[in-house]
Amino acid sequence: MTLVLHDHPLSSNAQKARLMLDIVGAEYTLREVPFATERPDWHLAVNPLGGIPALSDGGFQLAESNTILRYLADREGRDDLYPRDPQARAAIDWVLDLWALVVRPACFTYEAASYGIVLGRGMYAKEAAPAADVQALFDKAVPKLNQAMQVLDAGGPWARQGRMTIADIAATPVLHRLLHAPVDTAQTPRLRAWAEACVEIPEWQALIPICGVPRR
Ligand SMILES: N[C@@H](CCC(=O)N[C@@H](CS)C(=O)NCC(=O)O)C(=O)O
Repeated sequence: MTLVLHDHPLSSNAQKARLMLDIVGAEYTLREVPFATERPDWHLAVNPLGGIPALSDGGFQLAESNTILRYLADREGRDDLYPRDPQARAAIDWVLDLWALVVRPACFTYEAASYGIVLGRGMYAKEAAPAADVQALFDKAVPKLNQAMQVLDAGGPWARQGRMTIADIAATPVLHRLLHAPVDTAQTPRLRAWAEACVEIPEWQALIPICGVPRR
């Protein structure tokens, strides 16, 4: 059964779903959801909130990018990406929740300034802010980012398990944006080491041409 991903190439949440599909080698087709207009009925029928991405698997439909990553790992039997052992799995879930609830919101201020993001309209919907303003917003986020990074494993770049998991896949598109933003990542060494490993994932390297970064 071919999967259908409701996608927009500049949506970081869609990018992580697409990265996951490529890593597990699933067959899928893309259906592009327009960013700037009201979301079409065919998309709202899957995700009433309108957020991108959403996934159809035959008659089964779901949204929320982290949910999609968990589902695909289980569907494809990829215990290496999302372990079955309760404690190993919970450690990955911790990073996924930390990412969605703490790190991503902390990154969003400088990211929106750097890439002209307007909620509901996406990247490049407004002019990028001057580099000094982006750096000032990053400076404010640094303490929270460094606190959050203490949850990741020490001694290696990956979030947990000493190897790539869905915790890393979830973070990759925004970590790529971080590395191309005009900010001093020396202030967040663990975050930078994580980002540098994630962007080297071969399937991500293949997606870079569509991800909209860099463009400043
Ligand atoms: N929590 C959702 C967020 C989905 C979301 O907000 N996606 C963005 C694109 S990255 C979007 O559609 N933004 C515009 C909107 O919600 O109108 C997820 O992780 O899938």
